[in-house]
Amino acid sequence: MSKKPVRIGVVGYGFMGRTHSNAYSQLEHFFETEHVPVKQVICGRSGDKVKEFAEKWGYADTETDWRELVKRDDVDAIDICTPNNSHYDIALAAIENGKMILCEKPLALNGEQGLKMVEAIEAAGLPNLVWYNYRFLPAVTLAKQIVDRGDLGRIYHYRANFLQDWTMSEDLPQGGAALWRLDAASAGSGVTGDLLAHNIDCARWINGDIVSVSAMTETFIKERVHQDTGEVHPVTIDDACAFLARFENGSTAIFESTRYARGHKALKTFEINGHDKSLSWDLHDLNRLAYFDHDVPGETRGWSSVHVSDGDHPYTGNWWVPGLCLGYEHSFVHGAVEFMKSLDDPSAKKAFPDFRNALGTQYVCDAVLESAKTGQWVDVKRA
Ligand code: SOE
Repeated sequence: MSKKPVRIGVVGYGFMGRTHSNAYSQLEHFFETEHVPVKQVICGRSGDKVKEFAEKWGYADTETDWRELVKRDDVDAIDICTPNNSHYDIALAAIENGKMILCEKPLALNGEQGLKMVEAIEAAGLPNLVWYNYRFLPAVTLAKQIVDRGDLGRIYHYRANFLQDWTMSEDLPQGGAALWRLDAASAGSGVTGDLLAHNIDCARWINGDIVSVSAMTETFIKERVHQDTGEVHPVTIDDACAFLARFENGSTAIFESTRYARGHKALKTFEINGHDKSLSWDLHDLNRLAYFDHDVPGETRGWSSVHVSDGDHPYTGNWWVPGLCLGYEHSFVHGAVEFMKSLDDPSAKKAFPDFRNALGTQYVCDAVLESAKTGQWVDVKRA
């Protein structure tokens, strides 16, 4: 197969810069796609750090200003790995310069910004993806395939959690490097946009659109020192959020996320209850999908735990041998594979969230935050 290089310029060398760089490094070793990512330019504000990163991960060149990066002729796609409040500006400049975009989640600070991004990229006809990575884990993709086949029968319930405990210390500052997720000006919101957005993406992918929500949020620590000013500022992110939802297919849902669940580092779960079968999954045991089949005779009926690592499970045949485990990082490799596959065949159905699909998730987040403010049920806008 003759290969078509996609020269990528990545903005941001933090946590997400590493997960995406790893995905671009691994893809060709394990998957056959005509389009292949090339680690062309890494961009970040610190010249020293960006050089160090380029050497470590094998980028051909560096930039310290994304405004210069988006203009480069040797870059085909921009990968946005920076805090949420920069997605909009970088994306619009990249679109103006005719670049494809892979953007970290959430798409934007809110639906208003997100809609402008969708309109601009669709008008320009440029391929685009938003990195909601968890849907690409084999067990999550398998759940989607099982639901799509209609095996569960009528779906009644969807419930999902994303629980962490890393912001519980009162001494933790907000804002600045590493802690921008605690500053609403940079992040847009707290757990709603950061964690629940992942759950909403998986839920909408597997179980269809969410039509209305009723939410509550809480900010437990009301003031924190801001790293940029050294002064104490009010905390305006949601530390915890719980919401009820109705799906278009008539099923009901409950979602919960918090950064104050002592003992939980990243407990992301979902459970789906259908008339005939139920499914349940948990990020801490990400290779397993729990499956309950009511058609099994009562004597032996019970929850089974499928190790999603066989050759015919989603993605797994491309890796090691049956029974061996995959991890968090593979979700990003699979996301990159899906993007490359869609460049190979633009008419194929996309398995990844594009800007418009991610706008739908953004609208659910907006409705959740509005409902938490007003105390009312809120209808979700359609993307
Ligand atoms: C926050 O701690 C965080 O890193 C999120 O920003 C990621 O999106 C999530 O996947 C893991 O948790």
